[in-house]
Amino acid sequence: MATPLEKWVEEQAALTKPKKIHWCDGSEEEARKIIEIGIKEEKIEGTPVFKELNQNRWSSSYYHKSHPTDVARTEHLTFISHPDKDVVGPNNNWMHPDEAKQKMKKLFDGSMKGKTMYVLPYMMGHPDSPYAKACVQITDISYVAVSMRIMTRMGKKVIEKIGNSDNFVKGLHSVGDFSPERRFIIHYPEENLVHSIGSGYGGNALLGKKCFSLRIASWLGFKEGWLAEHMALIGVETPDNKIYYIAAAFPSACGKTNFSMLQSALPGYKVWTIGDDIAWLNIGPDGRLWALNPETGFFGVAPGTSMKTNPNMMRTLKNKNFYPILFTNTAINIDTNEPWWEGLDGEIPENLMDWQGKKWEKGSSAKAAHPNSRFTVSIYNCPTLSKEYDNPRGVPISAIIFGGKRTKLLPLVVEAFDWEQGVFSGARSGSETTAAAAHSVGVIRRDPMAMLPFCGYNMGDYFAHWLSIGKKLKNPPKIFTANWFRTDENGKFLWPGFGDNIRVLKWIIDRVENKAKAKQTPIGLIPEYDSFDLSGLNFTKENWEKLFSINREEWLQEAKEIEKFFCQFGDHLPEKIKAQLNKLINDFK
Ligand code: OXD
Ligand code: MN
Repeated sequence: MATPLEKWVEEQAALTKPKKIHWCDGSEEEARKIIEIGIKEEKIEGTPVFKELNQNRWSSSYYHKSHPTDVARTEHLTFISHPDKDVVGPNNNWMHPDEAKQKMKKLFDGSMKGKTMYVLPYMMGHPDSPYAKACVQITDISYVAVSMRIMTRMGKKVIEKIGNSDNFVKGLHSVGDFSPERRFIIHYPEENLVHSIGSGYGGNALLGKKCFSLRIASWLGFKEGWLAEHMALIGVETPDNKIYYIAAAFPSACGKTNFSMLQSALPGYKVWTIGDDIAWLNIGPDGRLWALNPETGFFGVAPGTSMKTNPNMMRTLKNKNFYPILFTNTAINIDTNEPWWEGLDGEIPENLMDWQGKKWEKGSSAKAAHPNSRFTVSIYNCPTLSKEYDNPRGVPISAIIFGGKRTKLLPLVVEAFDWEQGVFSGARSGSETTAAAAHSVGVIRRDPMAMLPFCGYNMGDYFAHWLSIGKKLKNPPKIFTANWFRTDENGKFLWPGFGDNIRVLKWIIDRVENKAKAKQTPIGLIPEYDSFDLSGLNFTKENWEKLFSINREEWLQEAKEIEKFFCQFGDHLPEKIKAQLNKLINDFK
């Protein structure tokens, strides 16, 4: 008798009609063979899926050029499909499951003709963890099969674990014809199911990542009493060798990857990496908040990564530990066959091929690497990997940080008065859009807890869920907001950032230990000048004042914007969050 898993795979094969089916065992040997297929057989618009890079300088590294229309997550084509639109909320695109299933059936029908169907059994979280989830993704492209080996714990053991049960997360993915008109990413939270067609891009196609570990998992967390969050996870070791674990939510492209492997500018402090993108937070048996990173790799933005901004990532990319390492849509140095991107150390090479495969004219204003070009690399390559990374229990959290890019308004760091106000400060968070969206530079996009594109249900209910978690915690972590991006009147960043962000972490730990002084303001507690370590930095008191100034007019304006944003959640918005907003307004009046 076929198991539920075998039956499900058979049904998907009957629909998509592949030439053959390959059940992946997750081994290195298999990954080498699949890459070979990507080099020799599979093509996207005539270009092989993989190209080998200079193995002497970039060991185990391969290049992938995606379809030119398929270079980023496509939020407008991403849907949550639940019978009740109200459950999904105004923060998501909604489609009724009947309509979605019908639509997807047509699109998947025969979509794998002439291709290999790869069946990928994988775990999100350590297999021994009570919080881990068994999943199976089907795909029809070698790039996704190999990427999933890097990003998840993939292998035969998962099939044993699933056994005869139907309790596994299902993901059906096909690149289809790559047409943006036929590109959809649809989540069915009630069925633990994701359908994705028309894209091979990471966030759309590696279904264990945003689709499962955030959108579906946030819904599971809502029902089961835990949180799936868009957070980096680090351990900060102090000079007396204590380690404090901190979870930090920053929106996409705000530097979570750099933060997760920060090289400390303060002697005696060290940051240990656990994750750069996703954290699952559970209430442990001791009543504390425990966190784990369900992924096993980094899918990071390449441009801007260098020995200066993130030396530990550069070391990770040169490490031979785990096969393979992928570079997607970067430029290539034609003379040396090495990947290249804007911001990489050294001179700009003479001869570059741009991300579209054309010769790049030196000095051209166009970027050689796509601004969202990526590397995919195993976390086991990371020299700062925490010893606790593989601990099935996860790590106990002492502090949570909500961040964003705000050139005005928000001080470098603010501590919330309590959990409730902390949840409000996460809920009101926003971030400035980047230069990539040409006409909207500096526009604030509200992005509560950095989860706007990833919360799989009504965000009003999500805020209530955060509040209820706090109630259940015996010793809730302190909550902070951080902003590395505040500028002065000339548009110059006030704070050096990068390795100096350890100073903020030090203050946070000192607050956790009740060692540092703080000053009360309407938005929370800010550091006293003499309680914050600025040693070795040429940082004037005048700059400090600017970095921590709180402007009443700006905050009253901000409160109006927050209110407008909150309004859309109607009666799903918790009274306590409304009360926090009213308190903020009153305290500024
Ligand atoms: C990511 C994102 O790729 O947030 O991590 O977009
Ligand atoms: Mn992310």
